[in-house]
Amino acid sequence: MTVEQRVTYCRICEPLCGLIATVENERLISLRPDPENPLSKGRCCPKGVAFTDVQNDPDRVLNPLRRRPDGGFDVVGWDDALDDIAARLAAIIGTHGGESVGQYFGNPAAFSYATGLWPGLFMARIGSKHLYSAGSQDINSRFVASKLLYGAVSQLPFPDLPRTDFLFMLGANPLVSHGSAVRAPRMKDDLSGIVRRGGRVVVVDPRRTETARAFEHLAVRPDSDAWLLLSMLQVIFDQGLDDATATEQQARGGATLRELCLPFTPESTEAHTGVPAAELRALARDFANAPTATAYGRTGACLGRHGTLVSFLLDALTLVTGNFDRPGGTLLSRGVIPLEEFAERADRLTYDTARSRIGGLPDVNGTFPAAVMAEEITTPGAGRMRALFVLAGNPVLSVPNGDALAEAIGELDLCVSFDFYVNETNKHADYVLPATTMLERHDLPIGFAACSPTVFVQGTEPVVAPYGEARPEWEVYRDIARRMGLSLFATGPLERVNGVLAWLDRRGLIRVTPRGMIEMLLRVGPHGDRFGLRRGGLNPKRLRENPHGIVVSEHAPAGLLGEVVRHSDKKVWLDPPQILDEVERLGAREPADPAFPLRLIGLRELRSQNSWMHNSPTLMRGNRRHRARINVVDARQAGLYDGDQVRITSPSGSIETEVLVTDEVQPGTIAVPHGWGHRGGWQLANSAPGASVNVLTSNSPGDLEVLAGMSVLNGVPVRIEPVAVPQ
Ligand SMILES: Nc1nc2c(c(=O)[nH]1)N[C@H]1C(S)=C(S)[C@@H](COP(=O)(O)OP(=O)(O)OC[C@H]3O[C@@H](n4cnc5c(=O)[nH]c(N)nc54)[C@H](O)[C@@H]3O)O[C@H]1N2
Ligand SMILES: Nc1nc2c(c(=O)[nH]1)N[C@H]1C(S)=C(S)[C@@H](COP(=O)(O)OP(=O)(O)OC[C@H]3O[C@@H](n4cnc5c(=O)[nH]c(N)nc54)[C@H](O)[C@@H]3O)O[C@H]1N2
Ligand code: SF4
Ligand SMILES: [Mo]
Repeated sequence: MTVEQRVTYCRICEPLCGLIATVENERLISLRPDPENPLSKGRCCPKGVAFTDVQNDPDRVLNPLRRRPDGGFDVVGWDDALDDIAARLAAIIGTHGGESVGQYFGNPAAFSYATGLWPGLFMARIGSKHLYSAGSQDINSRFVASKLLYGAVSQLPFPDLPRTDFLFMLGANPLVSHGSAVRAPRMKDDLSGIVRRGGRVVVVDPRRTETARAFEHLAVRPDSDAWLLLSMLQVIFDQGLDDATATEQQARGGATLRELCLPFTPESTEAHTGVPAAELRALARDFANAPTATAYGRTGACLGRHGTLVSFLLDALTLVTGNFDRPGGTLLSRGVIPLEEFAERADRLTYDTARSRIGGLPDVNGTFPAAVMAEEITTPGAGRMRALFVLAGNPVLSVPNGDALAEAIGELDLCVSFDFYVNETNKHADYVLPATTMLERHDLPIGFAACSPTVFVQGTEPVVAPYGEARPEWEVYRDIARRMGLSLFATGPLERVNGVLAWLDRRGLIRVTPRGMIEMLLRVGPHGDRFGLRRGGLNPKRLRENPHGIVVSEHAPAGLLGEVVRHSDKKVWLDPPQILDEVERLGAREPADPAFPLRLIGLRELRSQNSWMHNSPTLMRGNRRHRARINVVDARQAGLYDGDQVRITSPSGSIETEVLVTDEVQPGTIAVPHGWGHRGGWQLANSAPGASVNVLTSNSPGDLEVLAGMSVLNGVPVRIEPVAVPQ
């Protein structure tokens, strides 16, 4: 017996906490926090440890599964599966063109560079026009705000937590979510540190969350943040608290922004936001007068009807107070591995260069709103989606009106999923292909890992060999392409020589792999060794010699504006026409429908990860189940008591679940977690009572946020009533 301790890091969520895996004969025995990881320093959360349950789950899919006509699945060999998929795909492309093939990229895929690269090449090669991702339920509004402000979709400005004196946090609950678009594995320490230094952490949230309770809470009405922020800016401009010199230096359009805010006095927005005018004035003053300050928002900022505007205003607030691109303020992100930077320079990260067939909504990074997927499948005519690849996603539970999507999948000519579970989505697919877990692949951090106040990089080798027949997604895409006689590199002018490239590839003469590509980027990146030209620079060997990770510099740099901003004048734009139009639309919002008096918001739980960790016995201990949080005033009015079954109805649908009466939410607000209501191949998850909150959210194109096509998942109007229990 050989028992080994292997150093790695967690890729379930964004802090990427250091982990130590105990492995015996290539089986994972346990996971524990890595005390030697310089960032997480022996900290990790229950999900990280419980990933052992996922890795070893008896319900895990370890062989390719092919759908039977009766709805069940047969185990098949890889060759049979891939031959059939390639043949069917070729036929679909032959008849309807590559544009009829779609792909949905789920959240976990964002944690694997290889899963981003090869499937991306494949879809580009066949000319897919149906790309979707979890981003339209998560962060695309933030990306669009960045496109408008900086000309760079991939830019994710983040708070300089270790140095700030004032963190204004809007719509985030990092003590539970562990932080998103800011990488801080010891988040609690970082936030407490601000207070210890004499600073403040103010949490703007409709719910008195775990984070709000630990710091200062400012309760707002759901989906009213745009008014709140416009008022803060109004006060700052009106009282001359803005830093005119910094604004002039860094931005254009300051005067337009000032004018835009004029009508939004705190007194005029108070009824909307529920925040007393005097309190708001004091807050705006304190933020502007703090030695350093940063405004940060996450999903609660992104998922309302004006998510792009809210994300935009958060950065604007930081900038006009002289806190942008400065230590202690908001810093600009720059990857140690410059994947996004290269894509930006190649103009590959687009916004509004194409519109969706359904709804005419703009592309963000080449992807369209996942909310329209169902209609893209069911609506006849040119450009209809005929085939769909689902990569590490469960959109039936995660996108609005998921039931419509579940039904639509049945109309596809081909649906293929890469997952390690049969989930609520791929149970309708033709094939479920067994994917490798995070512990079964090489990784280097990309994407939001760049949002790190400490510049840090860690690589990891696979901790265990793939279980069963599991394969990395990128290899499967490569093998499907080979079977179709396609070279993934024969794009653009090279398409003419596809035959030659495909021939070379089949004979193993093209040796490009995702790993080779990403390691090359590491070496040419801002801290790379430039293949020996820069002594002491990063290279794969150094990463292997330092498995716990390397602190590249204690603090992320300020002063990146000139490098990062892609507008031709190298200035931040505070006056884009899209934003001026959006502010106009604020005034044009139709009055609330009295039939739906409550506002629904989301909620994340410590021992859940979206929809996919409810099969872990460790995490499900203690009779965990789905519960809707409502205030005692609303409960009493509806005749509901703690533990009762409640029917929640929105204009889109109706669910039944259990009620938790709490003063965490104010009267008028109801908080319901997403990712429940299981009916997949995960037996423990299926047995937990609950419903999918996305039955209540709308996938109608007219109900999506206008600028980014974001699903509106917060502030949804609903009503509640008791479910009659038979006596
Ligand atoms: N109402 C409401 N809806 C929401 C949200 C909300 O706040 N409210 N939040 C939204 C957000 S922020 C997100 S990110 C989305 C998530 O939406 P999705 O990404 O569509 O769904 P997940 O629940 O994350 O499911 C991920 C799937 O990937 C599988 N998986 C896990 N790891 C891997 C891997 O390494 N490889 C492969 N191939 N598969 C893997 C899991 O088994 C699971 O089936 O949900 C969104 N939906
Ligand atoms: N334990 C756990 N951790 C996770 C996840 C998980 O499912 N479980 N999911 C991961 C993913 S995919 C993501 S994207 C991140 C998200 O990271 P966060 O955004 O930090 O996660 P949430 O806990 O959803 O925080 C959003 C907050 O916004 C509030 N909110 C809702 N509506 C409004 C509004 O209109 N205005 C304001 N101001 N606030 C509002 C909610 O009450 C909630 O507290 O978390 C990641 N981490
Ligand atoms: S917070 Fe938990 S789930 Fe997220 S990376 Fe760290 S250990 Fe993994
Ligand atoms: Mo997310």
